Amino acid sequence: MKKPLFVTQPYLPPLEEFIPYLEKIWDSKVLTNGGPMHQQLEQALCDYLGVEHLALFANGTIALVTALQALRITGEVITTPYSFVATAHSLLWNGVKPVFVDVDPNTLNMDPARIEAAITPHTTAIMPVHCYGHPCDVEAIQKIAETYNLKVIYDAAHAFGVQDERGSVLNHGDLSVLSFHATKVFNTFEGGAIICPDARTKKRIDHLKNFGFVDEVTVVAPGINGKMCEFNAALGLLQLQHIDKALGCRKVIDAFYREQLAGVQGIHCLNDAGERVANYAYFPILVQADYPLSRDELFQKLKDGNIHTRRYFYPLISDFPMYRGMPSAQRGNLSVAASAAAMVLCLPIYPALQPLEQQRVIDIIQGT
Ligand code: T4K
Repeated sequence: MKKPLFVTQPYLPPLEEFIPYLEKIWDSKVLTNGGPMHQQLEQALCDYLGVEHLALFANGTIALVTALQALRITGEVITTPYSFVATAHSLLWNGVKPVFVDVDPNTLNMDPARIEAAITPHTTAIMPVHCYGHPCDVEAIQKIAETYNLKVIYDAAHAFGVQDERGSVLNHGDLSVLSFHATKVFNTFEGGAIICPDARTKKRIDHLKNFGFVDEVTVVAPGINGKMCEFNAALGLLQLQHIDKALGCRKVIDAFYREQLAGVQGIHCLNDAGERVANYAYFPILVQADYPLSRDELFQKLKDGNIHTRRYFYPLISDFPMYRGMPSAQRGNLSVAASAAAMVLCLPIYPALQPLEQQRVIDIIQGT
């Protein structure tokens, strides 16, 4: 049996490089609650990403839930069905109703042209996703938000290090939320962050992630425990030293897939980064009707070759039982997203993927 290949594999720096970080934690006995590693990582990420304020979290989902709390979002929020389920779940955890709109066929990000029709007197915010790390049409979204006085919270779980012509894509909207889960380009095993534009909002977020405590005797909000501990923060500090190398490896893999799959009839590679600063977090292809196999047949064929791809994002969020009864979840409203969910396959892409391993994937898709 050939070596298994996965859709992703976490990048792990040499273990011996982590030991000095552990020794510091052991010496200080500060394990959590905003210790030195936590503070250093917040600053280091602001510097690396080019953002003003960043609050670390235990994971991306709690960060999303807290971001909605921080802006006191209520009523209805317009979002995309083409994402990981945590996007919409964060709304339900806040008692907010998700209103799904369809995606753009080229980027699979929320289609701004569909947003206005979904706005009602109860709409308070828009929650788009930079899907696969490809930036949303942030200008069009901002224009609508300003016209209708709506907040914008970007689920930027996939968008670590991504830049558009104005710098970090994380600076758009009112807040952006990152995930540092093991499967992400930058990981702290589990982790996440909220990026916010001003110190006041950051303070509120910091209170919310620490039960609402301001000091020993003052609680200002019904906060939660969303704190990142020192162990995860230390992992982040170490990962940051290797991130450029890791992103560089991903870029090479992305380019080789594009070159090799360009001529394969019925295979469409999404989101060529071109000259933009991308992070190559995923390599999604669409298996179209003129490919000899269906998407699921190709998925199975790869699996038979011990290559474990993922159908991100199938099923659509709007097809899960807690959402499918909603009027906006109806298939007729989401035909582009439904069609993409039926065709998409994310191929293995991660720094340790070797050229011969990548060739195994390509050979199966080329049918050779
Ligand atoms: N918003 C968006 C748009 C998101 O994509 C996500 C998470 C979130 C919000 C929430 O952020 P977090 O709360 O997770 O920080 C994975 C991840 O669990 C999830 O974080 C991620 N999105 C989603 C897109 O993918 P699964 O169920 O596909 O992951 P899993 O465990 O099957 O892993 C995929 C492959 O990765 C495995 O086949 C092997 C490899 N792997 C995975 C893990 C966990 C490893 O080699 N080592 C590992 O430790 O959901």
